[in-house]
Amino acid sequence: MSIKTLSTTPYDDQKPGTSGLRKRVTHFQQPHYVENFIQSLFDCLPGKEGQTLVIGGDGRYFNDSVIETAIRMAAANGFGKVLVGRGGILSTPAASHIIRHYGAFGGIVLSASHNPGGPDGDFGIKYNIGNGGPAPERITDAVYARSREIERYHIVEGGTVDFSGPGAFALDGMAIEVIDSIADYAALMETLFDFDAIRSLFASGFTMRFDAMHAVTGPYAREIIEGRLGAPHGTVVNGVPLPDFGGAHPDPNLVHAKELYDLLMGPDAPDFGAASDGDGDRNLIIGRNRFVTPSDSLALLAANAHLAPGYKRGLAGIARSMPTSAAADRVAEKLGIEMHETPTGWKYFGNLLDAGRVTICGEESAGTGSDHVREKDGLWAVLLWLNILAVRRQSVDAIVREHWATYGRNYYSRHDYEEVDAAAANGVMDALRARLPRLEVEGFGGRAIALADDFAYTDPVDGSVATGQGIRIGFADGSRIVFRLSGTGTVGATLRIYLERFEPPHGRHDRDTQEALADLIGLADALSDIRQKTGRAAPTVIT
Ligand code: VG1
Ligand code: CO
Repeated sequence: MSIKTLSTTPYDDQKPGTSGLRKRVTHFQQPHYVENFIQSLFDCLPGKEGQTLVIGGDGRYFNDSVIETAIRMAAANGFGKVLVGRGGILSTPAASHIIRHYGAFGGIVLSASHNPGGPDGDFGIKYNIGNGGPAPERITDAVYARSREIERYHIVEGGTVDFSGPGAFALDGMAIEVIDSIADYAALMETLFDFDAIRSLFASGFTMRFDAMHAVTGPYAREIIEGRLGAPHGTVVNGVPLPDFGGAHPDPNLVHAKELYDLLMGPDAPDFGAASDGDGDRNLIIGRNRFVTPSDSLALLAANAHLAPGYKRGLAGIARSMPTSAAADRVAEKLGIEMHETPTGWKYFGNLLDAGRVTICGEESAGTGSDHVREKDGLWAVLLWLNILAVRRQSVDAIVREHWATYGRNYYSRHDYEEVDAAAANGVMDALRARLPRLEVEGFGGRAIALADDFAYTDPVDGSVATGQGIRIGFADGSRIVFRLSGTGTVGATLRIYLERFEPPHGRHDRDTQEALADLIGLADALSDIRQKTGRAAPTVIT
């Protein structure tokens, strides 16, 4: 066993996106591709010597191989200890908790989240800092810069690295501890929620289906929902994590979780349906006959959080990503607490959470979370919903309707054009950007425009600035269209169009969403000329 320093040549495409470096598995399998990125990261982490690093992933194909490489490189780069998930598995929120709980220096989280897995699927590597959250841009920028000049990497060769079962080992002087994160995570959830109340909800005959989508949340959900909360066996379906997610797309939305949706809309619907994504940080919430949009879910959770013991003292503030609907803003206003609008991606919430300025955060892409960790947390959202249902003893539908009657309804939808030609997608954005100055003055389609800009954010805690975060066009009546390019795709470009229209408390809340947004959809088409420019007649995914 010895530390080797091997020479390498740089790749020019290792720029982390919204949530780490994401590429096809085959792309990561190029010679030294993984090693280059990990060494570039380690080269940008002063003070790591002797420290603890957490390593784990969502269990997708290639997870094991990269974990072994990361452990061997951590040992060669001077880390004192590695905590690795049993079988290499850690959900993203559990990894965040483990980093915080054990006071680790940081963590490497291997995931491509909701993207498909398998040899032809996607893979991803993300670094989280000591607060448990995704590395801020100043670190990911430095890693990218380093990756473009890297000439060597350090790795321990020889010896065995086995993380299939629990235990403690050493590799060239570095300690390796294989941990089971489920108990730690479940214990954290017990500090936040009234498990007794939820147990009696299930005991009273309340029915639920949780679809783990053959992804990482299965074992956590089984332990907590069926084990500790007493839901009947079979409540959690697709609960065994598979390297290719059973060939499916582990994205909990109305397209990929259609079976769950159909069940909840059908004659044999349980009271409550939920799902989570590949790495366990997203959630889908559907009541019997009632789909809850993620933006509404954020607002509802914020308005009702005080019903759960962990939040009974109230919220310090709420933060949402810019494209997320303003439903939560109305709750913050009523509660008289801070509201923050940040760029897309959980890394922008970290400073606000660390500073104690916000308690709950959310994104329209099915992510909600709180200050208990520094990632969004799928199961946490489901448990908070269960806690609220256990206290209020009303249906999801009744709770949602009551919310709209109090705050109004933000009709909301996202239209994605996936895997379009990158040049065409950039063309759409460039043309829109060029029109911005005129739009505010002239209006569009006979409508007055109150705001037209390319979103820029100044972090109120450390003053860091993020620009070019999406084009937003706000109409005088409060409606809004946002155009943005995805930063998580692996092929071509994905263009996202976010549409929102506000209906006041006493307005009509029972309209079909696409119908209620039809005017705006037409305006978005006309403004962007998207069909012409991309050759696409319709979006690939509507959520
Ligand atoms: C998407 C979502 C964003 C989310 C990100 C990571 O990013 O829109 O809200 O934070 O995925 O989620 P983009 O750049 O493709 O729009 V996950 O569950 O992949 O870690
Ligand atoms: Co995810």
